[in-house]
Order: sequence, then structure tokens, then C-alpha cells
Amino acid sequence: MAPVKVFGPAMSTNVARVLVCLEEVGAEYEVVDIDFKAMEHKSPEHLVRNPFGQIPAFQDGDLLLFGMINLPFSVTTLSLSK
Ligand SMILES: N[C@@H](CCC(=O)N[C@@H](CS)C(=O)NCC(=O)O)C(=O)O
Repeated sequence: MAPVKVFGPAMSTNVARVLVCLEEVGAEYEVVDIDFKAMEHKSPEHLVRNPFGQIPAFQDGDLLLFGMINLPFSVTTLSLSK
């Protein structure tokens, strides 16, 4: 299974929360840095991932998620698919 992707700087608290959940379920993941200084979070590419232009954003194959409220869903899905 391809590793899931988490978009955002790993030092961000909200990104770290996603990473903690992924560690908890033992999922393979890749952190894709988003350069805040370069306003990469407002770029057209990132707005596809998160229309609010915020981090974190989460990708599992074709599934794109944003918003911390989606975390339990995504982590449960990952747990069940292992
Ligand atoms: N409610 C959001 C919070 C995410 C958030 O506040 N991200 C901040 C950085 S930690 C952000 O992207 N700020 C940039 C902006 O709002 O333009 C979520 O659940 O994902």
C-alpha cells in the first residue's frame, strides 16, 4: 500500500496531531512540506487539497481530507484496511 501523505510543516501542531494518529495505527506516511513563507498553502495545487488554504491536508490514494474533524474517520479507515 502506498504511504499516505500529510501536507504541511511537521513542526506545526495541527500537522503533528495527524502524525501522532498515523503513528498510533502504524500507518506508513510521508510528510510533504508546505512553505508558508512562500504562501504555498494558498497555491492552486494546495487549494485542491484544502479549499480553505490551510494545513494540514491529508491524502490516501484518491481520498483527500482536510480539517481536524476528519481525523478519526481517516485513522479508522486506515486501521480497518491494514
Ligand atoms: N480548523 C483547521 C485548523 C487548521 C489551521 O488552523 N491551520 C493553520 C496552521 S496550524 C493554517 O493553515 N493557517 C493558515 C491560514 O489560515 O491561512 C483544521 O481543522 O484543519
